[in-house]
Amino acid sequence: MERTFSIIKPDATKRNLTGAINAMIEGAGLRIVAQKRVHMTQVQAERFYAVHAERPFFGELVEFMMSEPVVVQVLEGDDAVARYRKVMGATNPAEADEGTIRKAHAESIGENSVHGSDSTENAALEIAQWFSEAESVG
Ligand code: FUP
Repeated sequence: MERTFSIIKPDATKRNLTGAINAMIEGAGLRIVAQKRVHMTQVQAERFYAVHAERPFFGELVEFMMSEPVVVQVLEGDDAVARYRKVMGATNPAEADEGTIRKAHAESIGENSVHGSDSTENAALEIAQWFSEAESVG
């Protein structure tokens, strides 16, 4: 069993897509073992995306993540990191495969509906930013 970290982003929560996206997550064989809706502060958004701090889109990305509430989640399953990346689809929705969350729902490369960790190491760090151990109940 592996865990990954997910965010249902502002473009999706704004359009009432939390349930539709959760159905795709569960349909892919992932269990939602922790979940909460939060409105990110600037400090939280900048910390979460610190790896992109030097990128030209950083300011826009932080503003977007603060623009509406998000749903942060811990997902569990076999190969959860890779399994979730597969169901998310490519960063750019124009390149995302049929049947993926981003193909179905994302609006653009920036407003792309979901985040998912890219490694088990980053998953552990990202989960720890948002959840205590006691909040993830398999
Ligand atoms: P992903 O892991 O698929 O979410 O993609 P990245 O880690 O490469 O990018 C993280 C976020 O930065 C994306 F979800 C949206 C934003 N981004 C842009 O706004 N423009 C870009 O050209 C690339 C990424």
